[in-house]
Amino acid sequence: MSDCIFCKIARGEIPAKVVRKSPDAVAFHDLTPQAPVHVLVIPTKHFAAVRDAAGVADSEAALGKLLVFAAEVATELGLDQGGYRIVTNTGPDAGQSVHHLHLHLLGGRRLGWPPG
Ligand code: DGP
Repeated sequence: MSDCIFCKIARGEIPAKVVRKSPDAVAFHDLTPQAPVHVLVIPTKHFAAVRDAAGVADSEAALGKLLVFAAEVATELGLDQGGYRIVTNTGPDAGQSVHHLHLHLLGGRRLGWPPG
């Protein structure tokens, strides 16, 4: 989408601290980190949120690849031993503010549960 900020990051049109990139996904550091490691993992194909992937051709494969990609990034960032959390906010109750599906990869400190 032309006016989507994460599409622009995926296309390299606006700067981001990119950790890893593939033809299908990009991982980059969050602008307002909530943990010592806070990386966003996005598909290059635009989905507004995970709910919008339902019923879309090949979305199961795309989301599966995205999760594996995020796990590879976690390994690359040294999070395997301490552990980490992957979460995706969907809609207003979850506080979604950017409407391009993204996984938050959080780690580097003990994370509270349940989340606020
Ligand atoms: P959410 O609230 O789940 O929609 O998370 C959106 C996240 O995106 C939030 O943690 C801040 C981050 N963010 C918003 N705009 C930018 C940006 O331009 N660059 C980067 N790196 N992160 C952004």
